[in-house]
Amino acid sequence: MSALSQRDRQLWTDQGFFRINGFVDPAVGQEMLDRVIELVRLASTGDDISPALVLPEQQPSLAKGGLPELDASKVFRVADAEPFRSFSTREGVTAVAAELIGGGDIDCFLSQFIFKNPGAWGQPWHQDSYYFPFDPPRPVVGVWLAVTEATLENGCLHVLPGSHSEPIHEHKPDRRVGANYGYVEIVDHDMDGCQPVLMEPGDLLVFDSHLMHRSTDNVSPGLRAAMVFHFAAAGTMDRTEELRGYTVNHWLPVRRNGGLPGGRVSPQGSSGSYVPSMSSD
Ligand SMILES: O=C(O)CCC(=O)C(=O)O
Repeated sequence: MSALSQRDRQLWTDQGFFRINGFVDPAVGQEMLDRVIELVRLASTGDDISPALVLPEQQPSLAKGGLPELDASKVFRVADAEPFRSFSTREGVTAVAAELIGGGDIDCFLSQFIFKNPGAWGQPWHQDSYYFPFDPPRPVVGVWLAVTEATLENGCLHVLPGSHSEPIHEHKPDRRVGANYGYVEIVDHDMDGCQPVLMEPGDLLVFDSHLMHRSTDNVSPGLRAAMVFHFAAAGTMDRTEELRGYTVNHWLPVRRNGGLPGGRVSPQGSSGSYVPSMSSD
């Protein structure tokens, strides 16, 4: 049986993304937030949290309190720690990603928890594959789990439907003074027709790595947070370090022979709440 509904398959082909509302209980994201706050606090007192890596936010947080997490932008390489490992290996995630990648074994090569504290920058229009000099270059599938709600005020994602069929465009450095590390921007494409992706905690966006997307600044008084994983075929050659001199990627097997690596049984709750409907509405 297909892991994807006909509707989601069609949306993937036509638009380069689809969403699964209520994919997990919001408590799953809350557990991720709690864990990542622990990591950020440990790192702030000099503890070694490797392979995890905290990237600072360049815009001063408008939230008061001086807590270390208010200065964080992203926390990379968390996928081999719980509760992130259980999420990235759950059947409901890997079966969908594997099918979109074309079947076979897949790895999770990038995991990032994204804080967007009050006042934080949004990430300009980009295509994720700009960051992924891989052989083969695609397919690469991203999943964006809403940990908090994502609204127009707190900096939800915006996507340009159909732009996944574009090649990778030139990306210029983010022109804003004091932009976040690694932020780049597509400036040679018309983004008319873009759509905001408003989400509730526990909703999941599944998107193609060529899809043009951005997020906007958080002008609300509350945190907007998300957990993002990217998947590619096992055996993909990653030339990021060779070409860029650094990498935040960390390749981990998440699906082998149609199941968990090592023949382990799926973690509890691993089927997720996503039951693909075969309807085409
Ligand atoms: O969540 C965000 O603010 C941006 C995330 C994003 O653009 C990405 O994961 O590629």
